[in-house]
Amino acid sequence: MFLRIDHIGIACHDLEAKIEQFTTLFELEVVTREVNEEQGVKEAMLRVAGDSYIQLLEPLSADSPVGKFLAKRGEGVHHVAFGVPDVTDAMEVIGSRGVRLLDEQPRHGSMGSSIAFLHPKDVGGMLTELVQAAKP
Ligand code: MC0
Repeated sequence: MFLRIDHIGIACHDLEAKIEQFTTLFELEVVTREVNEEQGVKEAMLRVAGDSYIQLLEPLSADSPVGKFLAKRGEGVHHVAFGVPDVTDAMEVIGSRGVRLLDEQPRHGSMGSSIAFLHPKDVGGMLTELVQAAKP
C-alpha cells in the first residue's frame, strides 16, 4: 500500500529560523516554500533523499491544527506522511478497516499533491497523512 515515507511534518513557531537550523545542521536543501490557507500553515519541504522530505510547518493562526498542537505540545513531530499510488483508493481501503478519516475527500497538499489525514487515535497516536504525489 505505501510507496515510501513521503515526509515527516515538524511543527515550529518560526519557519525561517527552523529552515536556517535544518539546512545548516543537516545540509538539507529547501525544495519548496508554500502557504496552504486551507490547512492553516506556512511550510517548507526539505529534501532528505529521493522523494522523502522533512516538512517544516508554521501555523497561520492559533486556532489552526498546527497552532493548537504547538500550544498543547510545543515544537516537534506533528505527523508522518506516507506516499500512496492513489489517495482515494487508500482512503477507501483504510476507512473500511475502521480507521477514522479526517477528510471526506482528498485535499490540496505540498508540491501539487493530493492528501488525506487519518485520526491519530486510530493509528497508534500518530497523526498520519496519505500523499498522492502530483503527476510529473
Ligand atoms: C492532536 N492529537 C494528536 C495530534 N493532534 N496526536 C498526535 N499527533 C497530532 N498531531 C491528539 C490530541 O492530543 C487529542 O488526544 C486527540 O488527538 C484529539 O485532539 P484535539 O486536540 O481534541 O483535537 P484537535 O481539534 O486539535 O484536532 C486534532 C486533529 C486535527 C488531528 C483531528 O489537528 C486535524 O484534523 N488534523 C489534520 C489536518 C492537519 O493537521 N493539517 C496541518 C498540516 P487526547 O488524548 O488529548 O484526547 S497540513 C499539511 O501537512 C499539508 C500542507 C501537507 O502535508 O501537504
